[in-house]
Amino acid sequence: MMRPVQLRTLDEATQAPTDGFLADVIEGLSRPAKRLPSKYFYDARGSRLFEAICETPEYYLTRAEIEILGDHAMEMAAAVGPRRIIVEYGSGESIKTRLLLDHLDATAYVPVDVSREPLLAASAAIQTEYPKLKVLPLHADFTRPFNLPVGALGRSLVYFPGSTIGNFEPTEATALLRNIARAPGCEGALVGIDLVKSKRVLEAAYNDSDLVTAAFNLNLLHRINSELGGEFQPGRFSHRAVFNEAASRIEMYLVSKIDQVVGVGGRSFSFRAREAILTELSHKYTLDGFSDMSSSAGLTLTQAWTDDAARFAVVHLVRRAA
Ligand code: SAH
Ligand code: AVI
Repeated sequence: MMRPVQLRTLDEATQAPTDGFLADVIEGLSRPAKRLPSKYFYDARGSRLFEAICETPEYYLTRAEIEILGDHAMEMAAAVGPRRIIVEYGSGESIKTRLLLDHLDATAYVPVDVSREPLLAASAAIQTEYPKLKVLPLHADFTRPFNLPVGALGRSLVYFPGSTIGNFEPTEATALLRNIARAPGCEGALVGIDLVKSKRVLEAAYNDSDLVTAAFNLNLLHRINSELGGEFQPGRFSHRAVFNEAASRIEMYLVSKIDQVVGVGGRSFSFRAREAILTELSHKYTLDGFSDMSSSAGLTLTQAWTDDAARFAVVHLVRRAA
């Protein structure tokens, strides 16, 4: 019988991932075009809401990526090679990871996530199911420099599923890929990317009829209230997600329903009726476009796998020899 395992995260000693929360909120709400960083969606409730989004009929991304892994994980494992350390960026519940681990002969698994409790729970479950694997959870922001834990030294592969890379501006996404290309011991990455498709399908995926995405978006205001003593009344904001075709990305906003003033951290922020806070970008790629971006970061796209309907892709990026 499998027994549950207790794990502790290896926290980045210098800076907790949420250390800059108040400063980021003040900076973002002080801009003429207000915005908030999307990584703050993910407290324990935000992580649960994200998992609930994945179950909605409109949000095809997760099902499409699972289909790809179900059909091609063996080929991916062959491309990656044996005895690798798998470092997962934004691991969440590590659900897709299992499909890879079933085929990969990995020596260690380092899930990296800003959402601490879900990271711990997911890591403990993986450790129970894969008792021979060294599971070393890292509570960290993968956009900041971090060291791999002791015990994870050797040749590694970054696993970056979910199209989470799409939540970054192209310059930031390129910088992330460049960090991967330059990380000691890292040979490349398997990255999940959402592909360009019709505005109708994309907007439905981010405006599900059960309003789960709306709750996920509004959770940011609940979190500012509970962790930073903010005075938002979330009912006075509404969720909006639109596809910006020119920039090839979904833009998610919280829109003020009325003129209002909200206090956060001893500061006051004014909102006009219909004024929007940009809370998330979700870029949709072409394979050629993503290949070019990877190439400019020092990584070569060697293989791409898509689902039958070509909605989503998992790509293998290999570090270019210097
Ligand atoms: N990989 C999972 C979860 C994707 S949701 C899947 O494909 O279904 C995005 C995940 O990335 C969340 O768990 C969130 O907490 C994490 N995340 C977002 N920004 C992050 C950052 N800057 N550093 C570390 N983790 C981050
Ligand atoms: C985590 N990330 C890739 C999701 C996305 O599709 O951009 C987050 C999300 N936002 C709204 N729905 C899902």
